[in-house]
Amino acid sequence: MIPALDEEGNIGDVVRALHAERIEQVIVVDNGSTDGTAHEAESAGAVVISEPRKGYGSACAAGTEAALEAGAGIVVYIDADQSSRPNEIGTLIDPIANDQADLVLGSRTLGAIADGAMGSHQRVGNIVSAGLMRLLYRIEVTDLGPYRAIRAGLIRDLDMTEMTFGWPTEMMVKTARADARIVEVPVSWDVRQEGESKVGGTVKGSILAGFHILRVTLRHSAPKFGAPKSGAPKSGAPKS
Ligand SMILES: Nc1nc2c(ncn2[C@@H]2O[C@H](COP(=O)(O)OP(=O)(O)O)[C@@H](O)[C@H]2O)c(=O)[nH]1
Ligand SMILES: [Mg+2]
Repeated sequence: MIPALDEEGNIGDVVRALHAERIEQVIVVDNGSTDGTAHEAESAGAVVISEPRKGYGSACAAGTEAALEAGAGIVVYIDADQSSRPNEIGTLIDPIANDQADLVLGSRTLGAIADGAMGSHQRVGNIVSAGLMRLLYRIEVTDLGPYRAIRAGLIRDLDMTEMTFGWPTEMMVKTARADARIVEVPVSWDVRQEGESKVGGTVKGSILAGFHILRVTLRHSAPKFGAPKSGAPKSGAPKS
């Protein structure tokens, strides 16, 4: 599923490239775009949902609900701007299909970041957030990237409530809280092909994203913070 806001010129290529992969359905959630995003996505063969409630999380929630209703076993999230590569989707799906993971995170830190694809504030933000997650949730993560796959049963159980840029963080910390298995795989990160960045490339978007990531990380941390269980399961460890 693809959250999209004004991604004309990008969305059609992403949808077509995904259709060449091992997937059943591409869902694009158009979040009030004023350009031809919805039409372009539909022409490329995507199921297009229009979500009037603003917010990255609102779009992700609406798309997830549609995917679950359509009977998805695994839901994969990918950005609309061609920064992530559709042909790498197999590396995200395989650990779940092989029952080695419940949430698979595409790590750009472990993969290859193209020149100019990520600002230094985003790199620093990622290091800080990942460090906090290691400290507060005992999960070994290196990135908070948007390209990820989750088992349908798990996302259903997570009871996601963050309708902001905090959605991806909420998914990670709630998965850790549920002691479900988190696996990271390397993914590439390319420069956005068309249009303008609304998040990491803008001051407002960066501040908002940083605020929500930090807020959500701290919000769910209380039970374990300061009182780590000895022998607490780490990411990837089976439920005890
Ligand atoms: N639904 C929705 N999608 C958004 C919003 N802001 C950004 N996006 C989408 O989220 C993804 C990441 O946004 P982008 O502008 O590329 O941010 P960047 O990668 O940090 O520069 C893209 O697919 C955007 O179309 C929003 O407010 N609502
Ligand atoms: Mg982007």
